[in-house]
Amino acid sequence: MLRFLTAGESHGPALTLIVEGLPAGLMISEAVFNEALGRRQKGYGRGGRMQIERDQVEILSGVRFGVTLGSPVSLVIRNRDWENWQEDMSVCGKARDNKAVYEPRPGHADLVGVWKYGHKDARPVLERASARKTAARVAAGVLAGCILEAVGMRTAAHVRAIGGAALPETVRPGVDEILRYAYVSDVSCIDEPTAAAMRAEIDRAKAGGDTVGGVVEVIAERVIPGLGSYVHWDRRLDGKLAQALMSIPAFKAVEIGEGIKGAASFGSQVHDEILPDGEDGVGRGSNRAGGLEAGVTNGEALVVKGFMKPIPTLVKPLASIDLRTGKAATAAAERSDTCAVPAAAVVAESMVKWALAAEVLEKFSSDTLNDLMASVGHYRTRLAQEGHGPCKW
Ligand code: EPS
Repeated sequence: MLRFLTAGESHGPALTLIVEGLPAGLMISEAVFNEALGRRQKGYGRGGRMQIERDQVEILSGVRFGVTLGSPVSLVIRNRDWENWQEDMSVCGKARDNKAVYEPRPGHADLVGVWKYGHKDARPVLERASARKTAARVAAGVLAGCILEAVGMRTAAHVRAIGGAALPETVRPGVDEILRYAYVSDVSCIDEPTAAAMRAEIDRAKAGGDTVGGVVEVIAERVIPGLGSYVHWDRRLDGKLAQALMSIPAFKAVEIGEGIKGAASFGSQVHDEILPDGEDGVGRGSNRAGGLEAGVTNGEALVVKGFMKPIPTLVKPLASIDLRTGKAATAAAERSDTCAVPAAAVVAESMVKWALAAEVLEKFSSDTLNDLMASVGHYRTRLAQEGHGPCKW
């Protein structure tokens, strides 16, 4: 079973990641982590914190001579801002309340966290609720990506919308197009006129002391068919993908394929017809299902969208209370980002990679990379022999 755990406060010494269940024999390079972490830090609309951080991993265990050992992989990403917070976030030093936050922000974990853990102020809550921790998720996604790459699967993510600026629905980029255009765009958009409109939305939000959300889309190609399950509710891959994406801070909805449009259409307009495709097996005339039928991958590209609300930290704050008195107050306003949707695309891709990699390891024998490759090869041979397998895999 593949699983990960992260720890770390936003202004504490470091973020920590522990991953268990990776096959032995995966080639690991710190450069690949650092590229992905760097991409998550960028994006039009980010605030001052990203000028301070230079996220890089330090691998502590589970890897020897650049190859996984089968034991847990642990790594840290140091917070450079820790230097400015050593006393206020001291682990065992003298308590002080210079950075106390008494006016919880609507939409943030501040108030519910204070209730749940009995804190006097929201500082201990927001330190962990902060999206800073998503850096560790991106590192987990890099490890998941090593598994996907080994079995030939490819992923990419881009931004479809920021505020009211959106790619037309008919624009359906594949992995290559996203890698070529979105990965060099400061808003992760494949189309420059739409990107300009997205930047204008961010500028408008910033000028008004406001924040803005958006929509990210993750695509996976050459997906192994048969991942997931139609048998048990908790093993369906659509459910697992939804959970993986909804777990990202500020994500409020998930769509698989054309799920939302499908709810308002007739069945004949929704389902992807099954077509013979010569000796290669079967193909589909369309992919409205987004690569999943009944919670199982069908060999078409996986298409998953995540919908991110605007960040709750507003320069022009909303109404709140003072936790000390219970009286009306305005919410706390800290340094923050106006828009983190481009960064969220990197995190969303990492979470989808994680969910897919976990399914791969669930389905196939995988103590070692060689076991995994042999097991996938055996499955591919069986599908080919049966003659009606998916032509795209
Ligand atoms: C965040 C507030 C900001 C963001 C942070 C998430 O940090 P700070 O309070 O230090 O200015 O920059 O995001 C990250 C640090 C990151 O690495 O993504 C929040 O309140 O969630």
